[in-house]
Amino acid sequence: MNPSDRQQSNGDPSHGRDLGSRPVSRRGVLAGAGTLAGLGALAACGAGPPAALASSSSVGPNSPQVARFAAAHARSGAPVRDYALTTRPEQVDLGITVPTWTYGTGTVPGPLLRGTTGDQLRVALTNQLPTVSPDGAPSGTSVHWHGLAIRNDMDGVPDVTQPAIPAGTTATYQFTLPHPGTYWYHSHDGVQRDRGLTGPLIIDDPAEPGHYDAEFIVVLDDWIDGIGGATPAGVLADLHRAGMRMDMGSMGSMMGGPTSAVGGDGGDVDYPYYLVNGRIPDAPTVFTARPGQRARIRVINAAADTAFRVALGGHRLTVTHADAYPVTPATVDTVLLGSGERYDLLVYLCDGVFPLVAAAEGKTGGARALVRTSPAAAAPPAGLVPAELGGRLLGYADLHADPSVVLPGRAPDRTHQLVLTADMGRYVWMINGRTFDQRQPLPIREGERVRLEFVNQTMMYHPMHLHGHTFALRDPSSSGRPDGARKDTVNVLPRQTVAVEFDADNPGQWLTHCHLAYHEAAGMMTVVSYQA
Ligand SMILES: [Cu+2]
Repeated sequence: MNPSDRQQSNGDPSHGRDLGSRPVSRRGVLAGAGTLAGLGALAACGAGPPAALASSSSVGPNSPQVARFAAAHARSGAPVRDYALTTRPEQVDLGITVPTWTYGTGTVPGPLLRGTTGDQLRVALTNQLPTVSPDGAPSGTSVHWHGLAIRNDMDGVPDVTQPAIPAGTTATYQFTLPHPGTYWYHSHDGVQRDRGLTGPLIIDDPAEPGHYDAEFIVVLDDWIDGIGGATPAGVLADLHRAGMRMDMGSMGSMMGGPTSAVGGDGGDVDYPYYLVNGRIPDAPTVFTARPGQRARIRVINAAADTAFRVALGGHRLTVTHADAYPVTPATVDTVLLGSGERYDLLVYLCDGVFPLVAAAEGKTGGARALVRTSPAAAAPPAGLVPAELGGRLLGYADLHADPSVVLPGRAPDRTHQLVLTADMGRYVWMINGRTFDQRQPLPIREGERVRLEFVNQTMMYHPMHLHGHTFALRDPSSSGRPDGARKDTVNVLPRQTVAVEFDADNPGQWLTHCHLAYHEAAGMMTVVSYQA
């Protein structure tokens, strides 16, 4: 890789407003205050958090604690990586041409954003979406930087860390790039990310050992927007109207029938297309390298509703990073990624043309790209299913944090259970019996070791994501394997409990939620809330 190839300085942020100087909406502040009053009442009758919290206050995105975090992580003289993104309706060529909403480059996914740990990333976001979206709501937008431990006021969650950016305006995000690795960005407004509002974000390691010759960035997606007039807002409305389908997948699972690695139900939406780097299987992206080269394949699942099982025909995969953080290398045939998950794979390339396949887990169909190391070789047929897809599948038990990133053993100061449930009739998804608009934030304090236990009482898996932190996977049956992988998104299978732990070192208000876009929009989100 030649760093000078990277796209830079394409932005003009001078006219933008600085998000950091904007007050959070009154609505957001009031939501916090109401929550605290509720906590006080609960504590008084013995059912709530420790009484000490009842008199404390939330650490908001504009608090001095957040400014202190930002100052502590800034490096003086650090280069500024400038980008401009413009959300707007565009026609995009996926191999078929569809109308969608993009970040302004006429492509899906959006442009690659890239810098080195310690650099400042500055992104001017101009919202040129139609003033009113198809569901009748104002087309505000925001950008969330998935997996990045950055200052809370730049996290991009409407009404939690910032007001939505109204159509016709520009706002600027700026923050220090944290831990190196494979990340991505996407709209965090409603179900906008099931359009084209996603993109890859790579943070390079200033001490990168560079044990690879080629790099392939692989963005996986499921696609329905613009097909036969479909929109994500319309899909969500249909789901609410129909209620949760009791399809043969979940029935089969309950009756011991065919299941997938995510349980019997692979998702709520049947997508007409699955994409690698914005291309349908008949018009695939082609990655080129030379035989014998080592390729670092950065796989990002940017799908709204689909888990993908990924394999490269004729090759084994050595997993080197999970959700940006290094793991002890594990060699398998295939990996499964829930929405939001990333794996970095090291592959020694053979001579020929090979299908890089992402099968939609628990669904029908999939995406593919080609890896070509021989100019003359004939491409494999579009429907070819590599044997590796049925081979040894990576599991979380295979993942051990690299010693450099092990979360040291420590007894948790605080444990929160997040019980995941559904209202089958209304297509409503909840955490602790509440939808997001009814949420009771989960209080924590800076400096604590926090344990979250995701208790899935539904018949469907949920890829649970925490903003602003990279937790460690812990075995639920004990105090925890000491070297569980560091991740920010974890698949919690039907009827399963998964425990994770993190150090509360990034003050603010942080969303935690199911990363299936339609579960998220139907309520399965809450806030981990730092208290002063
Ligand atoms: Cu979910």
